[in-house]
Amino acid sequence: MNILEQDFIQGFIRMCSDGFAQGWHERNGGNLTYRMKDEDVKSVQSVFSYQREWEDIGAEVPKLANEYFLVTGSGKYFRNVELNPESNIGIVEIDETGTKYHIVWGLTNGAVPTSELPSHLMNHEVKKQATDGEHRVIYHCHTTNVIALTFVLPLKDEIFTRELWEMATECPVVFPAGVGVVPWMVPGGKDIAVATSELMKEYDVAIWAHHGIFCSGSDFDITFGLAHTIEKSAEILVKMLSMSSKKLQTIQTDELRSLADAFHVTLPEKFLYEK
Ligand code: 2HA
Ligand code: ZN
Repeated sequence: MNILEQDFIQGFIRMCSDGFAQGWHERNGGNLTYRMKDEDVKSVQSVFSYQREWEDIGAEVPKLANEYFLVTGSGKYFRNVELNPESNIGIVEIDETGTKYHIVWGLTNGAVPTSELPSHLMNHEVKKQATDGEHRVIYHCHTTNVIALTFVLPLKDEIFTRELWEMATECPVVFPAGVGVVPWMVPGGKDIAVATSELMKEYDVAIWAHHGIFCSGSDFDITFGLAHTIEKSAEILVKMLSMSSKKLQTIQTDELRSLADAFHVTLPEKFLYEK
């Protein structure tokens, strides 16, 4: 068995390369984690080593006790993951209390998991509960146009959601719950993890002001596609605002309601205000 040939590892590596190709991972920007299925663990467990020390997570995630995660490394560059997976990504096991982790594969030469591990794990815990175990992927990326918008739009869920929905017809269907917005906060700590996980009870996406996107999904395609759709919509909004501060026409509130009916999604009323 070659661990690097497993589908879940291949999917993870491809997502790192795709994100870099989009320009969302300058230097060591961004991070990705995947909550492994039992079958994933069974398929690769024979190469795990249980020698490395237990370390504090920096958050309590009791509902993730004994789970395994594939994670990007702290300070590692997404563009290097494909070239040398074992030194840039790794698998960690969470202990039975949900307060410690240890590395069982990869992250060679003393590397450690992403600095955003507390945010990722707290949000995995929220999403595991909220989706009955369906969500497995948490992704953070430095999307240029979304970041640009956080300097000119009010940092409110209602404003970001509505503007992004109006910029591309697919948007209300792709993220019907909307997006949450986190004000600027120090990255990597518990505070941003807590603020984000409050929003992720309601949304699959949180926008971190002046920093990027944080999002969750059931698999690599859905999660990458979510970030891609939001960034595309943000790019259209940036282009539009560069041409004119006012829209001559847009998708109207009643048209958003028709879209929701046609595609069988529910759009929260708080986003369907008249302007
Ligand atoms: O450098 O993106 O938010 C990794 C990050 C921290
Ligand atoms: Zn970041």
